[in-house]
Amino acid sequence: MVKGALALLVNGGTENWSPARWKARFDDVCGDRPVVLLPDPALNPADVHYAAVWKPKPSELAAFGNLRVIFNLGAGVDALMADRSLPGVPLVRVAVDDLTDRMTEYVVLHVLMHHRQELYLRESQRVKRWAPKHQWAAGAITVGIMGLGTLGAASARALRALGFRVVGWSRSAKQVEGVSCFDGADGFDAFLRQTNILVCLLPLTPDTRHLLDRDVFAKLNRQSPLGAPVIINAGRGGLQDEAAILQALEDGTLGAASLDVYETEPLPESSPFWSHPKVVLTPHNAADTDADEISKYVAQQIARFEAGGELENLVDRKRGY
Ligand code: NDP
Ligand code: OXD
Repeated sequence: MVKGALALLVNGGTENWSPARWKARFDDVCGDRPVVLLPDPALNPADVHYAAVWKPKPSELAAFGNLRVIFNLGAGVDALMADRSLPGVPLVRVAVDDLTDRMTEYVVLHVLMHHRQELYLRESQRVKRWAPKHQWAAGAITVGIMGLGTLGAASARALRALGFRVVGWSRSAKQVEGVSCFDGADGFDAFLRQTNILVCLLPLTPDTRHLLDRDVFAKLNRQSPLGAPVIINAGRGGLQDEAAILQALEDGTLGAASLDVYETEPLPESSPFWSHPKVVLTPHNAADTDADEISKYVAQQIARFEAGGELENLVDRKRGY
């Protein structure tokens, strides 16, 4: 019997999202299951049982009437949640150690960069200035992590291990060893008032859109050796009010920002972020999803599902993440 096909739809547009590479990896792990790279005019949509997708365009999955599971090839599902015609089958997202470890690297790198005054030191090197400033210890800085899920909790633990004070904020109450946890609207201001470096690892949902605004920046704690607080956003660009970030950097409300994600991606050449002296910019690659790891993860989930087992890391469509 021919197995139901897996349709692969990859719209990333960067080297990591090369459709040919993803197709080769899925061919390796899917055995005798047909893997079809979309668009494919020869494909009968009724033959497709599984879809593995990254940023499909709205309605691109609507034609597959026999779909059983949709696998999102990343952690964030905001692009799929925006598709009103998305088939109502289980939706699985990525939550694997490989991705989590990559995000932890990014967060630790950028927290250390600001804590260790790297912007000042790189500029000193450029102008041949021998003028070190006092360097304080990690324990003098409180890092506040918005989102204590798979990625946020791992970053919190890594920062604790380096000696930072860490506070966290989530929708529901959480416990992470060594981390002071706040939750919900009631806990938000108390969380912000302790935070010197704000790390955003939230999903983009109707509740979180443009949460990083002027009001939030003004509530951050200014009593650390850093002086002005710093923000680091690796969640989604839609979480941030970009005009408010620029204004806050301009008037000193914020001392610096590390940004990996933007309202419009790729970031337009005209964006002031590109050349801003207080912005450390990366092109949405804080944590790449690895084709080897994720094709295996999807193939294992399909095998378990077909044997009558549970799917892991299901998205709650009501919450939007
Ligand atoms: P999880 O779903 O595991 O965690 C999300 C966290 O956010 C949870 O703690 C959740 O609270 C919290 N949260 C959600 N909504 C709210 C809200 N309204 N108020 C307060 N807290 C809220 O997601 P991951 O940790 O796996 O990933 C987080 C995001 O990181 C992804 O959605 C994606 O956008 C982004 N990402 C970015 C990458 C990059 O390269 N830049 C790579 C991978 C992911 P609760 O625990 O109560 O549910
Ligand atoms: C993701 C991402 O959500 O890479 O996994 O942004």
